[in-house]
Amino acid sequence: MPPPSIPDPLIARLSSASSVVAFTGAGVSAESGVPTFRSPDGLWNNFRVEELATPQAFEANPRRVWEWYHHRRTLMGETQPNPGHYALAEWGEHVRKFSLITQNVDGLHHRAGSQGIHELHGNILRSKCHTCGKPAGEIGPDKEGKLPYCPCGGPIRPDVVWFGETLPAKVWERAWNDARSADVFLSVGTSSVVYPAAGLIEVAKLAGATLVEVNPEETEQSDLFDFVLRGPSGIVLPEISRILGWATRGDKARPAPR
Ligand code: BV8
Ligand code: ZN
Repeated sequence: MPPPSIPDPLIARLSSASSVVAFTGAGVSAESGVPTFRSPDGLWNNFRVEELATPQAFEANPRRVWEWYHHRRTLMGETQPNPGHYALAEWGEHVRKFSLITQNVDGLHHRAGSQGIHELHGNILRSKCHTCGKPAGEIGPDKEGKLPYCPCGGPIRPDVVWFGETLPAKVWERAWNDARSADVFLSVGTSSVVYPAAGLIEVAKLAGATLVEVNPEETEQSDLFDFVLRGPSGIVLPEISRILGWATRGDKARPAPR
């Protein structure tokens, strides 16, 4: 698919910007084969989110919740970053202050070589204690399906933010500050419906940023944007890099350790 044309005023804006934020959602991983949440083949469509991604669901049926996350961890293990991840991994070398804020929990930005990522909703590959919050590496159910417990006696769970849980305070504060001081704020591959994360779009707008939406579909917040690039991020982001000369390594980017 040919990339959509990138308007000259946007190229001028990006090349003169001193702070750029990329805010990403599940769509940036779609071309890596990771199902999104709300599109027809989306992850949530087979389950009701209340059944699985809430602390209540975990407390009521930890085995069921672990089965779903173990399935997704296995899926993530079979996926690779795509050209959209690799493009963003290089922008930090060309912009005075580049901030990557992601809602994604799949770890693909890290594996593409991005640094200093704000993971608003945690990371599915990490685990922690549900009671004391102590990090627990990447532990999950063992081969016999025995569920893991913390030395404090609490059940261990995936280190992601569930619905009804607050976002990690420090991560949220840094993300909020970066959105507030962005010259250009790109929202890439998100349906912009999950809060408070989606509220960052308005934070950037109110602070005077130029807003860019990269998404093949319209979203609930499309009319907030100054530029709308209707196409897949795996095509659009490398095209922006190509025009600006920000692509030096492409998928030869430093493959970060898992
Ligand atoms: C909280 C981790 C305090 C788990 C996730 C107002 C304020 C505060 C809270 C709320 C509020 N209103 C409602 C709430 C409650 C709730 C909420 O937002 N509900 C929504 C559904 C209405 N928020 C919370 O509970 C948050 N906690 O605020 O705590 C509190 C609590 C209760 C009440 C008040 C305050 C916590 C939310 C975090 C939930 N955890 N994930 C896990 O993953 O297992 S959210 C989950 O959705 C993922 O993280 C995902 O990233 C995120 C957002 O989805 P998207 O990334 O946008 O994915 P989606 O499929 O929707 O869209 C994909 C897009 O990509 C589409 O637009 C598609 O067109 C596009 N696309 C497809 N292909 C491509 C593409 N784009 C580019 N290229 C392509 N190739
Ligand atoms: Zn514990």
